[in-house]
Amino acid sequence: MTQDTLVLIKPDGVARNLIGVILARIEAKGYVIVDLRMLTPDRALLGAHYAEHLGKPFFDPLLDFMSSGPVVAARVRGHRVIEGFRALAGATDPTTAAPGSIRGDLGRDWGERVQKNLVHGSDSPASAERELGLWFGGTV
Ligand code: DAT
Ligand code: MG
Repeated sequence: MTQDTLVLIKPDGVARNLIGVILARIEAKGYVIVDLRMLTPDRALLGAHYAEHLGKPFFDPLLDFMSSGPVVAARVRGHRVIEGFRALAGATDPTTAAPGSIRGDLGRDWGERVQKNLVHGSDSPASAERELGLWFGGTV
């Protein structure tokens, strides 16, 4: 059950100089970073990545936020890493994300229309395959 997942360090994480801290948590857990890139994503890539959220009130703010600066994209590998990184990241809402998680320890609510919660992690094997294709496969 060795898997690959897509991890993104979002523009807030990069702007707050947390790239190293976040990658270190992934490595310290024992997962392996097998590919890494830094880019400022365009709205075509982000619209495909977040297609499930089209029409929701936070969709446009989410795309504005995610295209506002550089992000780090990582292909991360390990046994059950999809589930494991979601646990490392913590809940979507950084106010209630468990202490000990990336979002719980390093994130907070800034009172904006989109939650800036530092990281993205694929939520299923199908999502991981699709998202890794988008960010590393050059399909957008
Ligand atoms: P996750 O990133 O935990 O998988 P998601 O896929 O439901 O969460 O949403 C994608 C991102 O959109 C999330 O990381 C932050 C933002 N978001 C989600 N729900 C939100 C809400 N109710 N209000 C503001 N931003 C939200
Ligand atoms: Mg999600």
